[in-house]
Amino acid sequence: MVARGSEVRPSAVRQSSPRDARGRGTRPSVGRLAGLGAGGAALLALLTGCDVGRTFDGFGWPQGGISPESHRMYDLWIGSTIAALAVGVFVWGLIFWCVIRYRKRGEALPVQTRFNMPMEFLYTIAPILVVAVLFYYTAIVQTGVNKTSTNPDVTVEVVAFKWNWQFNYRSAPDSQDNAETIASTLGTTEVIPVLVLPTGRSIRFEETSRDVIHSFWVPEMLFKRDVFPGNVRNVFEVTSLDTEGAFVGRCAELCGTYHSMMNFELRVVSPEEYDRFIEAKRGGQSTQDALVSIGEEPLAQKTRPFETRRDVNNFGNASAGS
Ligand SMILES: [Cu+2]
Repeated sequence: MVARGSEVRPSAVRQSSPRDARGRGTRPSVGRLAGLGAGGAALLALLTGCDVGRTFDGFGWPQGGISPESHRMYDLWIGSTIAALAVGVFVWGLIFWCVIRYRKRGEALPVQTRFNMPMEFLYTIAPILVVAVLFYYTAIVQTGVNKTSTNPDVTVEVVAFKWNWQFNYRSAPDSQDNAETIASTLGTTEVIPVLVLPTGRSIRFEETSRDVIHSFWVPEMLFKRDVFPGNVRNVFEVTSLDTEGAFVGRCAELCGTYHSMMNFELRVVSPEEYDRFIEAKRGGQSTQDALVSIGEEPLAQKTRPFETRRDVNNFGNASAGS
């Protein structure tokens, strides 16, 4: 019969003196714990010293962000994952160490350690500390990503409708009295709308929908935000765009039959080219002509109009025609 709690017979229990029969301390020595902590810190420093995110393919997080906000979100993910792995390795190590160190060696009942206040204190405080640190950095990054300013360098109004986009370049944020549309680009079934924006300037996106809920998403910004109909103007900003180039943009909210075809392209150009593009648009040029005038490709490079096949019979024989 196994003795329980206070019924344990003294003769069946090893002496619970500070040192057991083999002369080892029964409590983990402070030196060993300190060594473990120093080793963990050194490993962490080593891992963060090299680009650990790139080494492990971002731990599943998309790489190649083009805004400071996307880089901060990426760093938060990498840091959180390393912290989670460090805790995981520590706990797995403890489990395997206990399984091996305290495996059954005989019939004698091992030393019963209960109400060990330092250990119970550690079990309570350590998780709270981990959660508090994760919460702290998450709150900081989230606040930064959601931060808006009163006077951004560029304001663009994003108008979503079934199933395309209109981009209105505004002279100021909508909250200001002098805000007006100075140039506009409208997507059609045949032509993908190209949203031209500059590097190195803060950009404010003001979103509104003409019908149902859509979602404005450029994967390289690692960010998407819903576009609501009615009087709701969903606003977000990026402090800058770092990389020139063409990036596909999508609707990320199931909005109806041709939702999957609701693509656009973000074309990031230099500030000088952007100014010339806006001037060309204000001078009455089409978006395609204005793009050519600044030495850019006139049509979308990273996506193309989808084949709606509205004029063919999609049922039964595919080659039946209309
Ligand atoms: Cu949509």
